[in-house]
Amino acid sequence: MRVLVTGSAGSIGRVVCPGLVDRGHEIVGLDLVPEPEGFDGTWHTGDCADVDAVFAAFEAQPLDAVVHLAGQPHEGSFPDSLTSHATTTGALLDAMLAHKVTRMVYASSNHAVGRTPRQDLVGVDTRPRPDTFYGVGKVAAEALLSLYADRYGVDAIACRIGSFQERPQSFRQLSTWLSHDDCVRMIDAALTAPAPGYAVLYGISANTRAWWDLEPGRALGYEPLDDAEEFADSVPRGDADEVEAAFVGGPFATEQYYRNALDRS
Ligand code: 15L
Repeated sequence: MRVLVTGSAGSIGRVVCPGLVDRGHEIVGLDLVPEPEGFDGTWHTGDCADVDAVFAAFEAQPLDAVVHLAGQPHEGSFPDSLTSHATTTGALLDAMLAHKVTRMVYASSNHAVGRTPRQDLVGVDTRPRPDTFYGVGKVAAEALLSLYADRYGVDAIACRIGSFQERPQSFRQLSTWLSHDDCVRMIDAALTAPAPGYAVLYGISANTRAWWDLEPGRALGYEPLDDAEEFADSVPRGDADEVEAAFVGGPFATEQYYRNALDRS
């Protein structure tokens, strides 16, 4: 498949692009920054929130699918979060329709449901429960995927990624970790699953202490092989562990992130 990967120079993109090449895909990168050395594929420099830049990237070559990874990975202001996650997704979906590209794999986040109390395994049918404006942006982007799937028959898979790290760094991440290799497995499965329509899966490894249900991902062919438990003895315990375990969004669900949606002039 020829796949447009947005955020191709970002932390996830730098792992996913070569990983997808290894799995036989051809990559077209789109990022704010110029082509990094050693990138294997075609490169476009542009902002995914700029609909003209997005259309220009689509017009340069035919595409089979989009993997949308671009976006601020942290909490931001309410307007910036909507631009970073929802506006970019809307621009890409419009360009997909115009160019008959029928599949998007979206890097959503566990923070779309981060304010869910940590009790039983969280499934994909739980209500949207963002913990931050970042999470609100992800919920809005997921809503756009659902809308375009219903209206136009686009295949759109929202991968609610946990903690993408080389190895788990904190007690919470023993539950939320997504290994690099599993991330590539997840994206590849979401790209190739037959006729998924609109679907949501949780992007974590096969962690013994998982907080999210992996079955919806498995139903789409995502079979994670790593387990954070392997690192359990080396992960340091911290003072915030207990507070961070109250809600699945961890630190993002704590009071330090409370702020107004809009600044007054
Ligand atoms: C995410 O979605 C964020 O991009 C990242 O900064 C972490 O907060 C991660 O989730 C996580 O929950 O560990």
